[in-house]
Amino acid sequence: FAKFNWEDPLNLSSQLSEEELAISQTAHDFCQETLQPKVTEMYRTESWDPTILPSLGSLGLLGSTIEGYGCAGVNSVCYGLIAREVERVDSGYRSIMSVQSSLVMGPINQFGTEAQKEKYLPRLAKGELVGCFGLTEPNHGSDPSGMETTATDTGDGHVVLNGSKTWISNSPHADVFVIWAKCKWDNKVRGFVLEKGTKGLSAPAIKNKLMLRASVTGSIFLEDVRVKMDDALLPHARPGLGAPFECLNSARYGIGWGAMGALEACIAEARQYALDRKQFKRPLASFQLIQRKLADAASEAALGLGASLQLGRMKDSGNWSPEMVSLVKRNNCGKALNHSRILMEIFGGNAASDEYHIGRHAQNLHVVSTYEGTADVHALILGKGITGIQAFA
Ligand code: TGC
Ligand code: FAD
Repeated sequence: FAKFNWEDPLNLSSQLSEEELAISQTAHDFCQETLQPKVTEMYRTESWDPTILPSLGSLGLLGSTIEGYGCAGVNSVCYGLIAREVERVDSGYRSIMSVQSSLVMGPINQFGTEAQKEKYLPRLAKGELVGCFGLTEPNHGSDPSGMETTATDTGDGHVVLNGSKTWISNSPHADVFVIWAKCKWDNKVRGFVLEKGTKGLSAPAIKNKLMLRASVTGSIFLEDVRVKMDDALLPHARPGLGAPFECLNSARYGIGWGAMGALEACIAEARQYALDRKQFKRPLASFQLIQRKLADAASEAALGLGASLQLGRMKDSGNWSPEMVSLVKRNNCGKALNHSRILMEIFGGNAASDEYHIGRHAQNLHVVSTYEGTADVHALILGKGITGIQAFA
């Protein structure tokens, strides 16, 4: 028999190439050495650390699947492995990274002009510029088709944007804003790239979050924001919601890996705590009920990682569908949320202390299971795929 390794129960590593293993190790070392020591303080203070994106950029971990423009050009599996390592530390750090990579660099690369790509991508890849993605609005979250943000063609080469976005990761520190708006000329949704400092554009922080506190979240207000159409419009996106959803496919795929990274961190911490802590003159780890909690969580992490790898391979070979992404995003986020909460019980009262990381992970995972499509929205996407009947509305 192979020796059983509780940290890699189904030997996922054996399915990875040398390049994938090397990138995963680089990301792991950076995250553990540089990010892990910062996280408790950043979570306490809801602060922004301007060194995080540049340091991720210096290792080639931003927009990593993009070819050229200073990006690493690695495969989707590598992107997932990076997300797993970042989220092993904190889901908020993975948010910072995946918004920049999938939701800002992704659409500029896929839908932008050559001039937009050259202007923004190399600096976003280095982490010199911070990006954000504005789709959600105060009255339109799960159903972005009702969005109220508008774009008006002035007829003199300019476009004017009006509206508001809410719950936008990175927005208070963003230099580059990818904004989705309904165009008044044909009622179709299109993407626009705006820059910080443009008159009428503001992005105040939403303070006092109870979750995902190591990631700064804000609103975006657009009051008669007038910009040149050729500079701002992402012209190669097919008008409609398909374009923002294409960006979400990539981010949701990464979240599937990331949620498993967070769950793996919870398992490792709970295992150690159970070995160290004694009650009734025995380590907690010696009790059957404790072992079952660890066994259940480790099983789900191993299965979820296997599903993420399979999806990554399908993405890299071009044989994937959005329904597959929904299946893995929903399953992995739900399993990570549920089992982080169960593992938290092992810590008894100490779960309430931020000296331990498990409480922070469990709090974060509620958001992770909610943004980029709630668990129930992904159930409806799958339900449509299974039955052929849409049940959203
Ligand atoms: P529906 O009529 O089904 O589709 C509209 C158009 O979009 C196309 N489409 C897709 N294209 C590519 N990929 C996908 N996954 C797609 N899903 C749909 C579709 O073919 C159609 O195209 P066309 O050409 O016919 O117009 O759309 P619907 O309005 O009925 O919506 C369905 C629903 C509920 C599934 C969708 O609205 C949805 O996914 N809602 C969830 C919203 C969401 O995920 N928001 C995320 C905001 S961003 C975020 O949370 C970032 S957090 C990041 C972080 O901090 O890490
Ligand atoms: P709602 O849509 O109001 O949903 C509320 C509840 O109703 C949910 O349980 C949902 O599943 C359920 N529901 C809705 N419709 C149906 C239905 N048809 N059938 C059954 N149940 C239904 N957005 C961005 O655009 N960019 C970002 O960077 C971003 N970052 C975020 C960061 C954080 C910290 C948070 C909390 C959110 C972020 N979001 C972002 C927004 C996120 O995508 C939305 O919160 C999410 O899509 C859900 O929308 P909502 O909050 O409006 O909930």
